[in-house]
Amino acid sequence: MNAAAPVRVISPEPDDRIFVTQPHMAPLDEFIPYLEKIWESKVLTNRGPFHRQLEDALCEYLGVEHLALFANGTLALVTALQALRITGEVITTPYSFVATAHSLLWNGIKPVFVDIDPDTLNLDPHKIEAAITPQTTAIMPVHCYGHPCDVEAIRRIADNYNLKVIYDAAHAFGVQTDSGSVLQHGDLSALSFHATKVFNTFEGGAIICPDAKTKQRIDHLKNFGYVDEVTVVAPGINAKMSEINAAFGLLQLKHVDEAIAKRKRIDAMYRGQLRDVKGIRCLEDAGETVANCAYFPILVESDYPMSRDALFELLRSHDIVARRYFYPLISDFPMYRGLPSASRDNLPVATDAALKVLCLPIYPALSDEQVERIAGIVARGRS
Ligand code: T4K
Repeated sequence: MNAAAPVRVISPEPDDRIFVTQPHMAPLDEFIPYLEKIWESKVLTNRGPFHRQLEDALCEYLGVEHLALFANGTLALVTALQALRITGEVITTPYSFVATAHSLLWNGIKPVFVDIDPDTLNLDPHKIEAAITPQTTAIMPVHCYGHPCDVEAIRRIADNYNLKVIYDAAHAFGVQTDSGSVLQHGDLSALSFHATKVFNTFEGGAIICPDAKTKQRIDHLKNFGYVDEVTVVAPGINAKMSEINAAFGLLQLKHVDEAIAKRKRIDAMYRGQLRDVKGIRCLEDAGETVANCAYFPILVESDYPMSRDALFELLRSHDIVARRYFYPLISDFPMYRGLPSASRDNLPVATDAALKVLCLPIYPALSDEQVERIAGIVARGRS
């Protein structure tokens, strides 16, 4: 290959479709000084200065004491389970992105699926106890779409049965309940900073840790298990966030309030326009929740003029790419299907939700006209 040949930059094809989300990105010129610092220092990774600064800045923003950054949310979940030495069986929800249960399989843990609550679409605490066996060591609930789980009920069950609780908080960046950040609950919470999330670092994630000792163990685990140059304490993995992602995160944090405010405006517009539409149900948060409006899921009920899938296709015909998060259920994928808890009889609410939910586009750059157009199509229920 000719080393001097100029690199040909291929521009992406123009695409006018409206997708379920689009990353909110700080202005490029504001990022240049961060890049210059990296080029000067030559520190690219391994807990460099931007990594440390972002951990501190996120603790302050999220109102938590300790946080360990990760390369992505999936590795954060995998490592959270290792940090607490979870084994045996873990109770979890089938109604989530597949990474939730995959993190269990990566640790040789058996997922036990429990049905969800029809109002919140989160793990139903009333159904957890019946699924506990002598092998159960933990519960892994998901704050689905950023709506808080019933954290008090889950804590009571965990205390009674001496179980750990690891929240998959991939959607819950910045969410608050009347007792403060939802991320403070459970033994650990794992966040995702993927491009599709409210706060993104291109790829990224974090674990919220209750104390400095746990954070230290997690820091070792995400760095191959190294404690110092000659000591390895566990078969850790490489799950570190790079300096470029951390620097971008620091900049993104300056703009995240404005991004969430725009999301809230879109959320309110959808709710206003869809309130009286027969057969469309919007999910509601409990009164005291400070939401992040990460997603806008609607449930297409049987008294709507068409099925969820027909509405999905109708929107697509208008170049609006809504998403059926979370269809199929995790429990319907081949690596989970054979588990006794994966049977649809065990999961009637989740099975029903997976057939009814459609996530409408929501992201800061969506204009009022676009929101009105999308809501208008949903409200009409025909082309
Ligand atoms: N736990 C839960 C509950 C999760 O939802 C997730 C991830 C995880 C754990 C794991 O966290 P990470 O390891 O990912 O940090 C997306 C995301 O890839 C995934 O992160 C997310 N959940 C899941 C709910 O959604 P896809 O396959 O739907 O993404 P994709 O590529 O179709 O993107 C959706 C739309 O977003 C595109 O149509 C256009 C837009 N987009 C996407 C990307 C990647 C952009 O505009 N720019 C982009 O760079 O999974």
